[in-house]
Amino acid sequence: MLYPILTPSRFLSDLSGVWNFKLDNGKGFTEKWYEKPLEDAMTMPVPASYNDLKEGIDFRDHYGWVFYQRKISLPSVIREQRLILRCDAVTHHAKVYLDHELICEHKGGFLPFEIEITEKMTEGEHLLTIAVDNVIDYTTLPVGGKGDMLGGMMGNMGGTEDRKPQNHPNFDFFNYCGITRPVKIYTTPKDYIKDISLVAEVKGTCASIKYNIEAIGTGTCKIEVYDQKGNKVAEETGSEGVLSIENVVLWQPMKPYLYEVKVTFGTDEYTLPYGVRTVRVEGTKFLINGRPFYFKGYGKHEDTFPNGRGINLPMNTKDISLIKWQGANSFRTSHYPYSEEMMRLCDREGIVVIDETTAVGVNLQFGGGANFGGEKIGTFDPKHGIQTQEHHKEVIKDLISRDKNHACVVMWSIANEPDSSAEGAYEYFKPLYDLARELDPQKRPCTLVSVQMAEPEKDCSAQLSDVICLNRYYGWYFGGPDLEGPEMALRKELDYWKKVGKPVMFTEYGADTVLGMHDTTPVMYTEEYQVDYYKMNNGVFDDYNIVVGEQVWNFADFATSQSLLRVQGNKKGIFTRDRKPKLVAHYFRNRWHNIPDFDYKN
Ligand code: GCB
Repeated sequence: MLYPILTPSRFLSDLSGVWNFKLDNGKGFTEKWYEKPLEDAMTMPVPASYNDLKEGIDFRDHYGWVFYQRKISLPSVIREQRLILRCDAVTHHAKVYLDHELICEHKGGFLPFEIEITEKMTEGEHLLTIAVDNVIDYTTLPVGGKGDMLGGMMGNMGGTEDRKPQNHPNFDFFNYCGITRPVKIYTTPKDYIKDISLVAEVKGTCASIKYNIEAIGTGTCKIEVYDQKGNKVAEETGSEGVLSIENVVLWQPMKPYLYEVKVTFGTDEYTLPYGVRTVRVEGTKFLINGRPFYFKGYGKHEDTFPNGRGINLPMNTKDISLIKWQGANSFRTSHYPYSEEMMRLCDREGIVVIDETTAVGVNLQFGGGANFGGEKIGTFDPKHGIQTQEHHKEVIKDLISRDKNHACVVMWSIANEPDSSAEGAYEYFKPLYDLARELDPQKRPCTLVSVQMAEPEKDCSAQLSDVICLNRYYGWYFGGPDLEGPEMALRKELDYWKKVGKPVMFTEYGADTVLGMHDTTPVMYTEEYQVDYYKMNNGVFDDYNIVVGEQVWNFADFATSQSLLRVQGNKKGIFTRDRKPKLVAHYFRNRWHNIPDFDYKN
């Protein structure tokens, strides 16, 4: 899937702005709110999560549908082309109406979808309504539980039966929703370029790039590659083939170089920024451009105030500046695909990305297996367990379709902390890994991010993943505030993984820390404890050659559902939610500037 851009043959209109908005009171569909202007509508910016933009718990925690609406019209000269309405992300379900007609339904809140509206955009004004539902359950990704993930105690003590319906996220971030990324209309000629796939191989100073152009209609494809000075360095015709670039400049972590790949087909023209680099796993090494890479970075969130999960371009730029300030080089898009704007920025800035699906909460063991009224239901129990496998396949397909050409993406994360050692886990995940490997033209490594509760010996990640990714909280959830016992346990676990013979990286480790809380005795939640916690863990990682990376949890403090363990959100950030450094930020700044991106442990 191509990112919409303005080209000499394509027009682009961004529908961002203040739309009309209304919470559904249960009558939105029966009264057909989409057929006429919303009555008593409030104002709402698009894109943004709506939750923090108006006051009151009922608004913030609204359960179910909301309606967004605006008028659209297009000049006749534009209407001569193919017209596409594109929603970059609507969280979690969308029903799109043009005037009285339902023109699209979409499930999944973090990937784009498109609708051709050429025939429908007749002269004059049209009413565009997007109804958005935020309900999560055992069929959605992320997964909604039957009780709170961290609130098992509350559920067990009763008192929840009389509550009105509400979401129970089976994950630890606030269930922000709404139209969180831009809605756009773009045009193409009637004969058009639908998709482009590029795969580079590098030998010495020469790169060959296999290309495949999917074009609709009649015409001849031409593909040209330009370097940053605007010189043409390769050219071919035909819808598939191989381009050769002599004296290639590689895209390197922190030293990015992007070529411009210009494709023409009939009158259509599209230009793709493209970085030439290779990725592969060899033994216990993760190789980028043939050299052992060490991941230094974070699990992140798209989470800012008051945007919620709504796109925040200035904060994306600020975050990358902070990543560089710290000497880091990478992050994981925990726990859902990030905006296309962020992925394009990472290509330009040389940030290495592990690209994760929306599969978080595929695990019914959180809260001690207290889901489903306290019964212990197996996560993959065919009848009562989660029912997400088919949707999970769709998400993998759409994610790879969207992100396959990004140089910054070096690995796919199929899921975060699923119940990967449970009965049925292998059967659930094997087809998903197979699918990702089949669909990705670049054949990047695949992984899943393993929860500490998973028994290493039974964890299907050992068989399926190219890199063992571990979320481990030795010295926090497991053993804190003691650090000596947890250190021994961590070493013991790494001794086990050594035998598996694959690279290992830590995709999460961390300790909640309240900015400004200090003590001479480093007690939990103080900034001193966070530093000691990381020093212990990092000291162990440094002793193991199999460890190819450390990504802390989390880049910044972030919003979560309310619970006894969360003080106005999760406080494991290295930075606060408004990006002020905690003590540990300076510790990591020093550590990471002394760890090279390549050949750290050779
Ligand atoms: C995890 C999850 C992450 C949580 C984190 C925590 O393992 O992957 O979503 O926020 O733990 O802080 O508990």
